[in-house]
Amino acid sequence: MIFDILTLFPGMFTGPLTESILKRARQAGLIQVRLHNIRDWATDRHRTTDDAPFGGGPGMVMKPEPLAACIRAVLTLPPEAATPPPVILLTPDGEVFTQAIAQELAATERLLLVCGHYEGVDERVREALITRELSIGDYVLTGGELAAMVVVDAVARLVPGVIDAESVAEESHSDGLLEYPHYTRPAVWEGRQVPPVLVSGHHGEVAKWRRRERLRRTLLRRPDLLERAHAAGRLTPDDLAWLAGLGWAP
Ligand code: 4G4
Repeated sequence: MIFDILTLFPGMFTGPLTESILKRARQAGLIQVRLHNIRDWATDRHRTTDDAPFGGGPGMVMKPEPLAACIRAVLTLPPEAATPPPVILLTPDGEVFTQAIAQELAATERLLLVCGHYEGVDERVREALITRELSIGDYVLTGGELAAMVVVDAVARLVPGVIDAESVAEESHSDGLLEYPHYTRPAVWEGRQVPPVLVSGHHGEVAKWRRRERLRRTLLRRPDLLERAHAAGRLTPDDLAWLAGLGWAP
């Protein structure tokens, strides 16, 4: 899978891309991350990429010409596909990025991620060239780079071979419930015991305990997710009986 990242600050990506799992995925050729400096498409002597807002007000706006030229140039790069790749702007007013969207994006061959800066991007570039707008959450960042990195990380780990397939299937959010608690050695740490069922060797009992702890944790921390899991028919009669015992009724 190819990630084309359009940014004024390509250096911001070096750390995350050269460590740990993303580094390995790149070395294995499972993902390719191509960085494109929007400033390379500015044509004036000062390589200007921003300008004052029409109508006045604070801050600066990303100029349309360099950004549009950069997007168009990147779209012409190989590999040419039957359907053009999504051109995604990271912005605080986008659709909130979720695990379901990460799964959807992981099914595409190539993504363009556009990182805005200053106060934002000229609206006409959005209309003309951006096909989707995503937000990683309800807060404002100085630029879209960290948001783009979050999208790269969440999508890349879903590409087959990047991480263990079983971990992906089991984890939080992939089926709409939070994760069960995890423990490793030592069996007693600072007086705190690991739940005995986990060291009992009864695989059926372990699975049942984990399911119940996921339900308990989701009820306590994210009741909104529990409502959604129920509405989607993902709760079994056993689940509902256990939740009833915890005081939850749909
Ligand atoms: C586009 C428009 C994303 C990009 C305005 C980007 C938060 C997110 C930016 C801006 C971002 C997010 C400077 C306000 C860059 N902030 N929540 N900032 N701003 O995903």
